[in-house]
Amino acid sequence: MFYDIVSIFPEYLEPLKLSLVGKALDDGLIGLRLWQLRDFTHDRHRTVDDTPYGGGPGMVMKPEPWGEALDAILAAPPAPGLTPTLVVPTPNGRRFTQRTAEEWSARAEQGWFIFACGRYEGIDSRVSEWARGVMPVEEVSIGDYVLPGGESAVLVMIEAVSRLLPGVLGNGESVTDDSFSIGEDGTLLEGPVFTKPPEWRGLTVPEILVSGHHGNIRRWRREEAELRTQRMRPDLRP
Ligand code: JFT
Repeated sequence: MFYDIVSIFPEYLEPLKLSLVGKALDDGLIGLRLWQLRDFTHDRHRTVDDTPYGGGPGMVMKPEPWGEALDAILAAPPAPGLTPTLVVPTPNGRRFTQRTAEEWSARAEQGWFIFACGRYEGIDSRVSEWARGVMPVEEVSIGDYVLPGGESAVLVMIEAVSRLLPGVLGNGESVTDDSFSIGEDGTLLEGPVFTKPPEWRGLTVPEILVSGHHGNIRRWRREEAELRTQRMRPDLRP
């Protein structure tokens, strides 16, 4: 899997070099390039924004630096024979869900994603329009809240996709049991989890988990997951 990320704050994406995704980078399971959008400007002030046509508050990202950045990335494919998908985080996009993460991760070796992180009031709409003539474009939102730009959304999406790639989670870590992955319809929260010590500040671990009866434990976890889902996320139930 290969990720190119364009942003005026590429340092914002540096944490991807830590932890699980960082290890996958070190292991060569994924590739990552961070691009500074301002490197594709030509004026002294490296301007990336301008006032909106039609008036209104704030600024809009100019299309030219985006066009040049995308041209440069397309001219430098990470491997021969790949077509990238351009992912544009936007509050107006289709919702990015676990299903989306699964679909994107299924591309694994052949996967190449370019993430366009904008700021201000957004990117001039002609950038997506132009890109649609050249590659698949996915306009997505990670949820119904307002962020100041696309960077944190891209961190979320890359972490969600990368952990599903073959070889990224080590032995002992499983993706099959996670929240939003258990239950016939794929939507059930995880039950509570415990580790040692068996008693902590007067609180004990449920006896059944200590019992070693794996059939009972499986049934108990399932029931706890059902209860928690009903209590916390009734919207997930049919
Ligand atoms: C917000 C965003 C996502 C996602 C991209 C760009 C500019 C600021 C903004 C805020 C409200 C209205 C622009 C972005 C998001 C989310 C993504 C941008 N802004 N217009 N906000 N919330 N879930 N993905 Cl570019």
